[in-house]
Amino acid sequence: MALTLYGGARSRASMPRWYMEERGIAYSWQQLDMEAGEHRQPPFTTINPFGKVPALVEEAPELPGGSVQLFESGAILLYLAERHGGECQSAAERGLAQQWVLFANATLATALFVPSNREREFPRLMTVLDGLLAGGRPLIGERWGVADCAVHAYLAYLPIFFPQIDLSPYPNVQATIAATQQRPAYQRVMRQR
Ligand SMILES: N[C@@H](CCC(=O)N[C@@H](CS)C(=O)NCC(=O)O)C(=O)O
Repeated sequence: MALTLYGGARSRASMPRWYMEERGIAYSWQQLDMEAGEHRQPPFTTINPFGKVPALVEEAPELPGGSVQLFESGAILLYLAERHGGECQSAAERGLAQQWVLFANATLATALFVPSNREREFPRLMTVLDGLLAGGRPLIGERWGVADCAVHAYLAYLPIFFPQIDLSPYPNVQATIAATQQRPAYQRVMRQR
């Protein structure tokens, strides 16, 4: 088995990278020179024709054709969780994991990064998340997993990209960000990003 994750400096590749670091999944890291446009030309565009990172390649004899190539951070996360992370082993578990990863990458990401949505959506989402995150419980089950990786990664972007946003009305979100920043696997990835 060989896993290669392609990403760039300060890119969304940090999300699946964090998951692999947390779970002790062995992988190679291929950092593209995005300033030089390496992500928009072959050979990378044979992996993601849209020229965006992250992308993941796994080579293993049991895979159809001997390998699988994936783009979209959410698809990569869910693949890793099911194949290497011991998660998503039933339809119900898979459905819940997909729910949270899609929530993070579609609903939460849009509320944060699309300025016209931020004012309208942000307080509503944060209020509900703050309730769900009380006590530091994982979003699914008893153990930190792919759902937490996706949602917490976006929450931890808040002080990086939006230091002006006052998070004091959301103490559990603040505690989640602080706990994420303390995780050794998260620190390793953020140091290298
Ligand atoms: N929805 C995609 C977004 C991918 C994306 O926009 N990646 C950025 C880096 S964070 C990128 O590759 N930008 C370079 C470009 O669009 O040329 C995902 O989650 O993987």
